[in-house]
Amino acid sequence: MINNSLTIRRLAIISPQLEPLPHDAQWVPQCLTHEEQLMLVEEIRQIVTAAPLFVPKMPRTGKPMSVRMTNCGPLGWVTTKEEGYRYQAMHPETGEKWPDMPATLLKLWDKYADYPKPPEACLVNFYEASAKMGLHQDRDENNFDAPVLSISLGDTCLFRIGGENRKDPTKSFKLTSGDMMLLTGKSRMAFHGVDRIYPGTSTLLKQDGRINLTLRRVTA
Ligand code: MD3
Ligand code: FE
Repeated sequence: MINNSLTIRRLAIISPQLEPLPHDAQWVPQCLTHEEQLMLVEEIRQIVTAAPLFVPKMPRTGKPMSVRMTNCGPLGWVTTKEEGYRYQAMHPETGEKWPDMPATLLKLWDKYADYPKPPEACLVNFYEASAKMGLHQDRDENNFDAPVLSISLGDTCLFRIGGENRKDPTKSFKLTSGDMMLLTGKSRMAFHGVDRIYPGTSTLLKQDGRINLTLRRVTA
């Protein structure tokens, strides 16, 4: 169950982040209760059991990324040296279909995304204490009209978001466990990244680290 009945806009205004985010990206601090977060962690454990975390490799160079990943839903985002960034229905190492998306996530999308079709992919990112994610755009989807919905679990991170051009000024803030971000409209194409993890800032997980879930629509 999602606990609050206030609108996203109202919650963004009462948040510690008093200035608006670039392009009206919406941030809902503490969107999820502790119980909801625990339920999601348990669901993610089951997903990882069925679809083990893999180490994504940069296209062409094959350089490993520091974040480990898996997916649930009909499609998953993967990247390998040879084939680069893409969405596919199978795990890149086991060849199995991705696990179903838990109802908890489908309900969150229904409640917040304001989009008529369900999400097709949920990318699960695992950050160890030293992991980060460089500034990038999410542009491997064939649908930029649908929003991206992101949920943070575990340790706090320093998140950075800019504009539609790499050189645009960026704004940094901390995402904590239970926060939700909704990237709609212009913010959907904003450059963004994770500069650092603050280990020991949450007891939700059994070890240091952060999980980020991103729900996406891939096809029109
Ligand atoms: C802004 N994940 O998986 S989530 C990613 O915390 C990714 O793991 C980060 O960037 C993480 O691609 C950031 C917040 C987020 C997600 C998607 C966005 C911000 C976004 C898409 C467009 C703009
Ligand atoms: Fe991204």
